[in-house]
Amino acid sequence: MLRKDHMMSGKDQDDDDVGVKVETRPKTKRPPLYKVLILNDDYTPMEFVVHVLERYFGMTHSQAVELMLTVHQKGVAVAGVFSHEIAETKVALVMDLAQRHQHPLQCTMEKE
Ligand code: TYC
Repeated sequence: MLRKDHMMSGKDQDDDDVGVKVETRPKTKRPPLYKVLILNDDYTPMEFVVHVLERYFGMTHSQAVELMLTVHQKGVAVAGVFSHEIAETKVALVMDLAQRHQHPLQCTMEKE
């Protein structure tokens, strides 16, 4: 009587590994990124917004003035793109400073 080995032409074709996917690329999924948005309003002083952008978003004075004017003209602009935790912290810091100065400035985040 023939043994199983002889019928498999020397290859390992046992059923054990059927359906087992062998990963070739390592999975390095990047975390999602979030845009931090600055919104226009009619009352927050321009200089305060410029200060916020310099202080929390690492902008030069010129960059901050330019972005503030974009918000003033268009209604909204992206101040930066960050991980969820960093974006959340920036929003909280901006909202806290605005509230302490009694300005209605709004800052939000949204998934990119
Ligand atoms: N519109 C405001 C003003 O005329 C200035 C301003 C700019 C307010 C940007 C908020 O995010 C803002 N004083």
